[in-house]
Amino acid sequence: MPDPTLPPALLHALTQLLGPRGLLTAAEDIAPHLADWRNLYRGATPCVIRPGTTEELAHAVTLCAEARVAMVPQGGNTSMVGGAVPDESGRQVVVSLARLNRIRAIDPVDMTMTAEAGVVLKAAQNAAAEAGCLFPLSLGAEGSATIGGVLSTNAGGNTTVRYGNARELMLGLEAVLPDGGIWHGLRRLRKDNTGYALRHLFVGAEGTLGFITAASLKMFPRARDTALGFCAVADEDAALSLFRRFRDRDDSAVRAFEYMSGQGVDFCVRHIEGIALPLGHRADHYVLVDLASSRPDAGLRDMAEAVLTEAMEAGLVLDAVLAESDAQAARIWRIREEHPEAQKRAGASVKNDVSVPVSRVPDLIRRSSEALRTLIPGSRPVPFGHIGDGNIHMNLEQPEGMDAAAFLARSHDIMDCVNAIVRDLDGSFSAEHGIGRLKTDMMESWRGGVELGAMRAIKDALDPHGLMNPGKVFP
Ligand code: FAD
Ligand code: 2HG
Ligand code: ZN
Repeated sequence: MPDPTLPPALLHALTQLLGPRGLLTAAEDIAPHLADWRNLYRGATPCVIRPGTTEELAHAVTLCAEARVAMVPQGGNTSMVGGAVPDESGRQVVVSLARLNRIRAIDPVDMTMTAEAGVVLKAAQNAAAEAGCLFPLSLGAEGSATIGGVLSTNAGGNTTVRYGNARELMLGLEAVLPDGGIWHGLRRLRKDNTGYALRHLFVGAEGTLGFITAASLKMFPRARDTALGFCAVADEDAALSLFRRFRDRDDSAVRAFEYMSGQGVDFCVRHIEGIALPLGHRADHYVLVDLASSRPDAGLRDMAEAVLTEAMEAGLVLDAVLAESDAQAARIWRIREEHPEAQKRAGASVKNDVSVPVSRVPDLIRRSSEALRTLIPGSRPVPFGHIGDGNIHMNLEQPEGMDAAAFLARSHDIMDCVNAIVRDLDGSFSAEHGIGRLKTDMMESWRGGVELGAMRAIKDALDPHGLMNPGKVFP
């Protein structure tokens, strides 16, 4: 491993600018910023820059840019694709946005919130709730993931089916460009057609075009009536049919519709304390349906009961429970949200964050599961996720007793196996987690030619020296 050092003049200037809170150089302070959540990568860096204001960040970026030092933006470091950690060269500086964590404004008339990049998603949800509103983005990592991170990855999560991805929730941005210039684009207008929508370039750019420092976000009316069901369904087609039945009954009420396999739920019950199956019998397929309305008299529980009864009569649903309290609803959501952690504890696994047109989800799950079992006999497919928007985590757990390293050595075969089916079904190899470092080698074959050429032109125009998050997104 190379010795990570900064040019002395730059180190001196950063120390003067940022002080001890804003510049970490001790090995024990830096260490948590070097490995990703999945432990796929472990990088090196001479320091972690932690600016307290946008102006401080802009100044630090100017200094790094002048010294041609590469920068890696980091929010909550929950990336599933190694997007927020430096490489092993020791020459990339980590820039943590964690101290930019103020909610600058909240307006329940405009239904907007202006939040800095380091605001944790859960804190943004809470701030909206305190104002009597809803910020709907919701995902398992919401206790650590930040506004800057969810926008930079265009995160999806559980409520995409109703509210869209992070992109759809963003009205304006403030950003620091790779040369240190500040772009003040924090508009909060519902209509603003004034040339290229620059703000959308930064969403999903994974820190390759600059730093998001703050965002104006959409809020929505809070839910006044809710219902939550956990159902065992006959098979993958039944899961999709049930989704259609709920959507046909009241499209606007479906806040989340999530699929889980028997294998995934078994892992949660076995490996996560406090999780129990809320139904009498195990099944091979489950769905979670979450309904919400801003109308207090929406009658969602009655509606859910009616749809589930009809679906049982049709043989789609085998068994179901509706939550009787908020506490029970939270326990049911936990079964779904603990899937990543349960899979981690169950052994080595390979993730396939893929999407297909919603109608093809059953095909995707069936064909991929079969192909993966053939590829690695004894391996355990764990498909789960956002069936309502066509995004399934088509993950694979190692066979029991197999050496973890030997299984992980097959990662590329596993991803290729699923991706071939995804391509055949007109889907995408990367639905919501992004490209990061993990999937750069897939970009050429999926997005090569005109599309990747245009992306490179944009990157070169904004970041001509290639200083922003090198080694990510681009092959
Ligand atoms: P980081 O991991 O720190 O960074 C992510 C990327 O954005 C990196 O490329 C980084 O360089 C860049 N970045 C971060 N902040 C900025 C900034 N201010 N300006 C410019 N670039 C920046 N994702 C989903 O879409 N849906 C899910 O349901 C979901 N569930 C998850 C569950 C778990 C348990 C975990 C660990 C992760 C999950 N993720 C999910 C993945 C992850 O993408 C999200 O958690 C989130 O979008 C990342 O936010 P973060 O602040 O941790 O960003
Ligand atoms: C989720 O939906 C996340 O829980 C993580 O996107 C998915 O662990 C995964 O593969
Ligand atoms: Zn997901």
